[in-house]
Amino acid sequence: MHPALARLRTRLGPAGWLDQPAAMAPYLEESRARHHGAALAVVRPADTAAVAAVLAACHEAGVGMVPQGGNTGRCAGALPTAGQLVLSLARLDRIRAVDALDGSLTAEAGCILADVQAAARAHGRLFPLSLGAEGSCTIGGNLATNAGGLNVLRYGSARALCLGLEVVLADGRVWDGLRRLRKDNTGYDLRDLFIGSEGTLGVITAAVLRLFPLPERRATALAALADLDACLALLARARHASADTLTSFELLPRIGLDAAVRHVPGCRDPFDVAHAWCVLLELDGAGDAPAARLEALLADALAAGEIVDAATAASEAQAAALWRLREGLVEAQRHEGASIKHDVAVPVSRVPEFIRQASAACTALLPGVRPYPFGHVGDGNVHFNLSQPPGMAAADFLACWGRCERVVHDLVAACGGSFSAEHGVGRSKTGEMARYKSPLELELMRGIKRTLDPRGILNPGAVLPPG
Ligand code: FAD
Ligand code: S2G
Ligand code: ZN
Repeated sequence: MHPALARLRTRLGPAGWLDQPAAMAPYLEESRARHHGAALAVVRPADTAAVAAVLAACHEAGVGMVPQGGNTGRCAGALPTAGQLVLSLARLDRIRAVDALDGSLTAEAGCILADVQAAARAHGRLFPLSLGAEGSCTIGGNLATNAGGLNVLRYGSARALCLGLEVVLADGRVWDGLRRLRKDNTGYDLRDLFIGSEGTLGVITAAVLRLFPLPERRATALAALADLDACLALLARARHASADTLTSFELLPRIGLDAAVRHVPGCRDPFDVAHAWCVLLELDGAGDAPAARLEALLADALAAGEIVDAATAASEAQAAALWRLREGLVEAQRHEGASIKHDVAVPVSRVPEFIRQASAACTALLPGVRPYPFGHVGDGNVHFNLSQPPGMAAADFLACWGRCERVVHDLVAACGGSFSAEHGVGRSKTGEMARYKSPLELELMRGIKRTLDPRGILNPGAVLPPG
């Protein structure tokens, strides 16, 4: 072992340096178990200074390190390969400050998203980032992947929710950018450079997050669409009629609703009719406004023939049941056999056309495959998943992943879209970077990478394709 790492192991002690297989195992499994990591050790520094010591040692030894938050990422971005270190941020879990007047909260990178949401609520404020993994994903991971989730429509992705960062650089120096300013035009935006860089340019150790007024009320409904194209008219209507207080607009397909009801306890379809496409929409605001606006817009949408039915939540419990249905789709797909997953974005106006084209193309490629498209269509983000064809072995189906991905991502590119809307690139989509990013874009990104990580120790193999 390089002397710098031996010194680091002594500095971190047994609580901070894990190198026994059993102790390392939980850090090496990607949540979808498609990728299995291997590591020299898992290091668990307790504070920013210790993170800086880890980076300085890795820099001196020329050893790669992979930052890890909750390891809920969908692209194997937090999984190391043999000989590298996993740097877990889990122990940096302090909320350093909350300023309700300022509308800011300073959290360390290892803080769990749900804990930050709760801390904001305890101060009468809202931290609006919300996603299915919020009980285990971390603020550092959210910023490193520029996470999206359920409220992007109203509040933006993680990038829009961050005012300042503390970052440890590849050589162990610490950049203190923990500013709470809404405006600061003093040179290049270093904060935004690190956000979405997936640990390849620096390790985020703390962030100043934006807080919003805590909405007094929310109004939630499941609307049954007349057809898939009607989602666009309903979205436009909902945004206009709600004075743009529409926070969520999630597409739920029949196949997903049936699977959720079948497999996930507590999920039930509020309609007696099996509608092909539904949309879960939610508004927030003060007083009776959300409920009154939602009721009026649904009535108008019904009259206009955009929807054929609507189930409006009459209580928090009913709203939670509708969200359980939406989150149930993700869980339920696992019970429907193997899944091939895509996280793509197209211009909002092209969502229905893309779903039809991709469904037809994948069915032609793989007869019997079951398209499972759902998610944040208000942002143009479709989780265009595929479920295993009946009668086909899972291994044979998953062996088709590359061919399906090529068909889907080529269609996305033809629509002027993105092959990764919110989950990032990680290790599983670097091939797509080579295929779809221009040579100039790749050249510029590699130049930034060389400047900030000249020894190539920051999350090697993630984001940028070899070259
Ligand atoms: P990890 O998985 O630990 O790491 C993710 C990446 O960030 C890796 O490349 C890692 O190296 C890097 N990283 C982690 N911490 C740091 C740090 N402190 N500094 C620098 N780099 C770091 N994502 C969405 O965007 N929207 C969704 O709606 C959504 N829904 C999900 C639902 C479920 C059920 C699951 C399992 C996942 C979902 N995700 C979603 C994906 C995932 O939760 C997000 O990508 C999340 O932001 C990852 O956070 P994490 O702490 O788990 O990061
Ligand atoms: C979501 C994650 C689901 C998945 O639920 O919105 O981002 O498994 C997705 O891809
Ligand atoms: Zn999502």
